[in-house]
Amino acid sequence: MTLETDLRHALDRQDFIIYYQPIMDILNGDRLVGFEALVRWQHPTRGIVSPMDFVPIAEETGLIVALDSWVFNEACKQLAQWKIEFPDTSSLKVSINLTAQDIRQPNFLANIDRTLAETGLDGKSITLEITESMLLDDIDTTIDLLTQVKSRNIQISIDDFGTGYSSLNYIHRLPADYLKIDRSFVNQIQEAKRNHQIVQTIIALSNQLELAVIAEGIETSEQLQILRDLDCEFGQGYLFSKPLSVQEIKEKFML
Ligand code: G
Ligand code: G
Ligand code: MN
Ligand code: NA
Repeated sequence: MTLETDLRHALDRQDFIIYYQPIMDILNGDRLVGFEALVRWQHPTRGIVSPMDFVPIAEETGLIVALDSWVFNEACKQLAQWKIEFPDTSSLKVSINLTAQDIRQPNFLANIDRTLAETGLDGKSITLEITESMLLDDIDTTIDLLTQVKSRNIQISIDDFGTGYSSLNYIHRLPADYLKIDRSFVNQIQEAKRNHQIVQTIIALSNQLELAVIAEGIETSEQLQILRDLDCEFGQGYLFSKPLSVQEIKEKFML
């Protein structure tokens, strides 16, 4: 069977699982602020398949819309559940990845509203991650949609910043809240002065645009220290934790 046929069946059977990677406030004592939801496919014969191997196929076939909508609903239900089970988690947020097709489909806002109603979550508990490449065509429609998302108190994060096509000419128009520095910049931050300067420049740009900064892919305490010295507010990476199952999150971060 091809991966595509498999993927259709997997959606019917809901053979997916969400892992959660902690996002920390790195300027105030490494405080947990939330999680990024990262989907995995529990394939009957191949085992756990990484989204890097199936998200591109899901995008080509349009299956991504159903998948992302499932992830959104599941991650919101999970967060709502944690908030009930563990009162300490009341301010935690969940961050969910989107692709271009998601925001183009007619039910996009209706699905969000349904999930908010079903879970009772406030929009402020949710962040949607978009990438620069999603912004390429029809920027006005995208801005309009994101503005409607924001009117639900949901926050917007620009993911993988610096790796896509430059959006510097319209980034100031986006109703975004966070900018995520791609891990390719973070993991070489000590290696070359140039990388350090790039990160410094991205942070300066974020300050100018009043976006909070999240550094991705922090793996060493040296990288963390440099980012702190540059006043980067949030961080995510293996130094804190890799993406974990619901059970592992509970054991490590909630009990
Ligand atoms: O943990 P990692 O291997 O999970 O993720 C690899 C890539 O897959 C990342 O670029 C991430 O943004 C993407 N990804 C992970 N989960 C999702 C998801 O639920 N939806 C979409 N569209 N992309 C995802
Ligand atoms: O593209 P996006 O930022 O959504 O994807 C997050 C991806 O980065 C996931 O595949 C996740 O597993 C991976 N990731 C998260 N932290 C680290 C890290 O510290 N090092 C590396 N190499 N990958 C990471
Ligand atoms: Mn992401
Ligand atoms: Na990213």
